[in-house]
Order: sequence, then structure tokens, then C-alpha cells
Amino acid sequence: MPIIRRLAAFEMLDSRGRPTVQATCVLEYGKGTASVPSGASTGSAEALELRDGDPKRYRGLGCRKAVANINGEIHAMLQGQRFSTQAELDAMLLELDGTPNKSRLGANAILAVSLAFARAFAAEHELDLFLYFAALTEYASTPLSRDGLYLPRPTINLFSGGKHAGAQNSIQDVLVVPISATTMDEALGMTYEVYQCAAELIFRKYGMRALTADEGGLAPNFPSPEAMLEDAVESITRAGFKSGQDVVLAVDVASSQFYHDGHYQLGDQQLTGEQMIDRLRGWLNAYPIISIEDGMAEEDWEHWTKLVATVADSPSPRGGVRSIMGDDLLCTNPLRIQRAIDLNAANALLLKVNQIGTLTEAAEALKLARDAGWRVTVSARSGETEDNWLADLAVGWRADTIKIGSITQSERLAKYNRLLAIEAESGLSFI
Ligand code: 2PG
Ligand code: MG
Repeated sequence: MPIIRRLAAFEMLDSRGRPTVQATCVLEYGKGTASVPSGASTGSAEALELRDGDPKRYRGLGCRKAVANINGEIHAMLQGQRFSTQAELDAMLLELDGTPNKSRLGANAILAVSLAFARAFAAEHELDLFLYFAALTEYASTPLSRDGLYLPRPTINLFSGGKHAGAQNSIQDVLVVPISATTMDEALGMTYEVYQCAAELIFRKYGMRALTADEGGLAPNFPSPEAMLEDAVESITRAGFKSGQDVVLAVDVASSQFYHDGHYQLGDQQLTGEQMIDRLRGWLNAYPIISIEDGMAEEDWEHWTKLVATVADSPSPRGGVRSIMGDDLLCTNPLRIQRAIDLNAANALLLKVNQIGTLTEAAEALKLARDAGWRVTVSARSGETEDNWLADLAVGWRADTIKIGSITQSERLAKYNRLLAIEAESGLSFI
């Protein structure tokens, strides 16, 4: 049984140049290091990311307090302790913090330790990290075996708007999903073609070079959300693929960001909840969209339920049910997921471990969603690091899809490259 010998943390910088936390956990026979990401379009129910608030340093975004909590209080409590499972470790972290949203020690501090312990445990047992993650779920029919595991299909950011791109367009992400690809390698190669065609298209149409947003998506000044979707379809076609058959679309509307006083401010139009649903339905009818994330705002539960009822039986490209996916709505929080199940307010979960703060609680969120028959996307944040644990998590937790960002920027490519490595080394494939 692993004994924690030492914990150590420091403040590192994320892909936006903002501080975040990296922790190392040293066990008797293994060592693991992990770093935590950070969002920009955050849900208000997310666990608290502890920032220093000193305006003279990184405009208040420093993480020295979170780091000091790991090196001080958490280290003092955990050093020399024996933990036979991740759940035991996470339970002790929660108890030590003692708040409902991890506001005392910080979800960034707690998650860094939870993840570093996972890596160290896997190292001590000479396990691939994805197998360790698989063992944290009850879906691991044969613990520590690859049986039943597969690769998540990537949903890849092509165009960006919203908070990740200076808010020149309301909707945040238009993503391509290479649905006909049979391997990760093929999926990324197809996406490269579409991305290059999109870059050429926006240069011709908007006179804009391929400057990118936080997650590497192209971000010209599209005149409307429909223009974004049309340009995505055109890019797919120009790349030589059949839109709707080879490559389909997913959209993160991130509508909490433009919901004010009961209305959706979509560009220069102010829409009621009903009108917003009509608009979304129009997109679903006109474009090959398989998933809509945060189509409604995080507190607009009533219209989430109406959206699910409205589009549940509309035909999806490639058949099947369209994902009405909750990100800000659910915040990977089991209580909010249960509420959404009860209200039939979503049918898919966007899972981000740092929204809740420990692996154990995120695994509980996963189980709730799966038991309800939902689809699951494991997602990165807009502020990322070069750490690649997310790829292992998506494989181990059998995500249907993974959302990392675009195929540019090393903090994104670290995860794609890890998926390629898992594919090459383990022989896992899409289902
Ligand atoms: C989202 C994520 C990733 P952020 O909204 O899904 O795209 O963004 O990390 O800023 O919340
Ligand atoms: Mg989102």
C-alpha cells in the first residue's frame, strides 16, 4: 500500500501565461507530477480556483497561496500516511478543506495533489495511467486490463468566438468531428486538411491570416453564428470530405456568457428562451451537427428541458441521438447532474475534472451520467498546460469523445500526441 513520502508544488504558467499549480507526489516506490488547467468561460457552480488576489502580481491571478497550501498544510497532513485507494486520499483532502466548494485550500491545490497521487500510484505499480484511471470506475469489468477500452473520438476546434476570441462572435466553438476516420492517426490527418482549407477560406473571405484564439481555433470576425457554421461546412467540402458523412460538427454555444436578465443577446439580437431554442433548431436542421453544448444558459433549467424535448427526436447526421450537452449547466457536479437527470434537461455530460476538484468526485459524476444513458465528452480547459493526463483519463473512463481544442499549440498537441501513443502502443481503437 502506497505511503506518501513527500508532496511538493510550485507555481507554473499555463497556455495563456497565467499562473497555475503543478504538484509532485513521491511515494515509497513511485513518483508522479501533474498540473491543473484553468477555464475562462467558467460555470458559476465550479469549485473555487484559489487565486492570490494581489493586483500587483499577475493582476491578482497568482497561485502562491494554493502552492503554499500544498507545501504546508496538505503536506503536513499527508506525509507518512498510507492510502490504498484514490478515494481514501481524495476523502482526506475534502475533509481537510472542509468547505462545500474547496474554497479554503483551493480546488487547484486539491486537484493537483489528487492527480499527482494518481500518477505516482500508477508509476509505483508500473501501470499505464489510463489503466489506473479505468480502475477508478466501476466499468472496469476486468480491473487493470485493456478489455473494453477504446479511444475517444476527437472533437476538434475549428472556429472560435465568445470569451476565447475577444467576443467578436457570440458562440464559442465550432468543432469538427472526423466521424468516418477509423484511427486517431487518420482523424488528425483529416482534421489537418480541413483546418488548412479553413485557414485559406478565411483569408479569402475576411482577409485574415490564421491568427488563433485561446484554444487554437481560427477567429475572424464572422458576421453571424450561421456564417461560422457555413464556413465550417465549406472547409470540410473543400478538403475533399463529405460533410455529414465523413466529418460532422459539434458546437459549444457557451450561452451563459451572453444571457442577461432572462434574454440571450446573440449578436445584435435579443432572444427569449423560446426564440433561442428555435434558433438552435434551425442550426440542427441546416447543418450536420451531432452535439450542442450549453445551448441554454446555466440557470435557465426550464429551457434546457424544453430544448431536450424539442430536438430529442429530430434526425441526427449519421443517425442516433443528438447530444444536448451540459458544461456550465452541470459543472461536473453530481448534484447538478442528478437535477438535470430528474428534469430531463440534458442527455450528455461535458466532464472537466477541475470543475469539481478531485478524481473521485469526477468519477461519481461519470457514473451518474452513464447510468442515465448519457454520452460523455472528457474536456480540456481553455487555459492548459503541456501535461497530457487528460488523454489517459478519456481512454480510461471510456469517453465517447474528447475535446482538447484545435490541432495547434503544444498544450493541445501534448494530449493528441498521447492519444497517438496510446493507439500505437496499446492497439486500442475507436468503436
Ligand atoms: C468550454 C471550455 C473549453 P473554458 O467552455 O467548454 O472550450 O472553455 O475552459 O474557458 O471553460
Ligand atoms: Mg463549454
